[in-house]
Amino acid sequence: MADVPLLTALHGAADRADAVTVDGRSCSYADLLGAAGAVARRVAGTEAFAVRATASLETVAAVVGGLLAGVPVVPLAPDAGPAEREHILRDSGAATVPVDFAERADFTPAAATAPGGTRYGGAALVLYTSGTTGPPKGVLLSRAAIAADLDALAQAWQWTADDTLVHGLPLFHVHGLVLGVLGALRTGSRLVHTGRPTPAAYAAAGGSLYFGVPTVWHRVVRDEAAARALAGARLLVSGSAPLPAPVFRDLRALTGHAPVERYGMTETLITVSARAAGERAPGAVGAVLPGIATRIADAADGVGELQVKGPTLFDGYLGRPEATAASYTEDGWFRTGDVAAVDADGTHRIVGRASTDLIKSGGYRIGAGEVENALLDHPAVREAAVVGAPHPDLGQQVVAYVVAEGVSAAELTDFVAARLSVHKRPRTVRFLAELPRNAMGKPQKRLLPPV
Ligand code: MLC
Ligand code: AMP
Repeated sequence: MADVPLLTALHGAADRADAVTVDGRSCSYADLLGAAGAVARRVAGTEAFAVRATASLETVAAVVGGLLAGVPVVPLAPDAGPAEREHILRDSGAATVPVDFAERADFTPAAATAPGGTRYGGAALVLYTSGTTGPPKGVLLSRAAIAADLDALAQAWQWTADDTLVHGLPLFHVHGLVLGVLGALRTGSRLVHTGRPTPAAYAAAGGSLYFGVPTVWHRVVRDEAAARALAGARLLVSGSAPLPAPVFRDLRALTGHAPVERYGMTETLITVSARAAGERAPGAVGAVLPGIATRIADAADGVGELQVKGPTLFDGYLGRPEATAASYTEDGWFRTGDVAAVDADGTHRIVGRASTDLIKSGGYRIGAGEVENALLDHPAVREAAVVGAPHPDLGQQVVAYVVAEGVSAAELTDFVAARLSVHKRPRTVRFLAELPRNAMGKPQKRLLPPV
């Protein structure tokens, strides 16, 4: 069957009534396979389909259904506004398919099913992610890449069917969906998705393995009772953005667990991680996962761009061969755009990003260009420059500098939140008489006044 190599536990492991819990609703593997079978029947033979990826059993059933039918799934942020949504549906050619979790059907894929259609090259998932300029691109992820990554992580974290995985991350990105859902369905660990990643919900879930972005761990350590409740866990994992050293130390002090940090990207999946059995230090993301190779390019004092090779890499950007080619070096290494250093023992440290136009806020990757274009769609805005400014909780916050008349900061924030999605909204808007420019008339972001 098309899905057997990926979701091994879903077909093989012992079942239980609460194998999967999402936002307070539980189901068994048998229920999930039935609901996914109904989705698979509906989508079989189509080229790809989109799903509004709410934190729900419906989203899990949709993704499993796509895998059963061999049809690529395009998850949409549930709050995606018209500009973001229309771009993704047009760019991917996918139609949104509604899911009813009460429906049940058996689904046996036809042996001849060619997964994914030619345009999608056999992808299992198409995840949209922002670049520095322009609208988000669709990242094609194969089931082989996903399987390779999940197996490498299972080995690194000693992740097994004896674990209960807990997280509350969004189901339209690698962290929450690939690791947080498909990882559970491959290893056979029970999954508790808390709906939202609040400290109280993490504390109440009683898991052994916890996933969070640094913003979530920052909130956990500020809620001492919640943090102490995680003492009984086996492993706390942080990723998607740099974990501040004070959060690392507070987590270790309050929970007794030094968090495991791991590093990855939508295009590469997770490539570097600290090990369950190894050392964990603040500011370090560990060593390469089995099968992965990294190198530091253009190094000055050992610090330079991190480049990656291995079986977990994407199959390209949907419909953008030039962008795909540009993301690789001539000798075939993927350019991450992250600046890193590697210690003599193989421990990687991510020290920054090459481009200031990719912002990480709350673990979400946000392209400055996409937010600037959304602001420029507002009739009162003449010019816009967007940057990421340091923020104690979010890591970075989106800050917009605009030249505009007759509009308030709150109106512009709401405008972006409604057109794109809520997490891409500028949290601070500053009005300028003009943007700083060089002699050639090009806007100079580094000359913008401090927030
Ligand atoms: C506020 N809200 C607005 C609004 N202002 N809504 C509309 N318009 C406005 N102007 C409301 C929202 O609707 C929401 O309501 C509430 O404010 C909170 O939203 P928020 O402020 O955006 O949430 P916040 O608290 O900032 O979120 C923090 C967070 C989130 C940690 C929960 O950032 C998050 O889930 N991050 C995870 C990102 C992630 O998974 N990244 C992985 C990428 S993969 P309400 O009612 O809904 O609360 C990757 C690879 C790898 O990176 O390595 O893993
Ligand atoms: P995304 O495509 O949303 O998956 O974002 C990928 C980016 O997140 C990477 O290029 C890094 O900049 C950042 N990132 C992920 N994990 C970490 C980490 N552990 N430490 C620092 N940055 C990280």
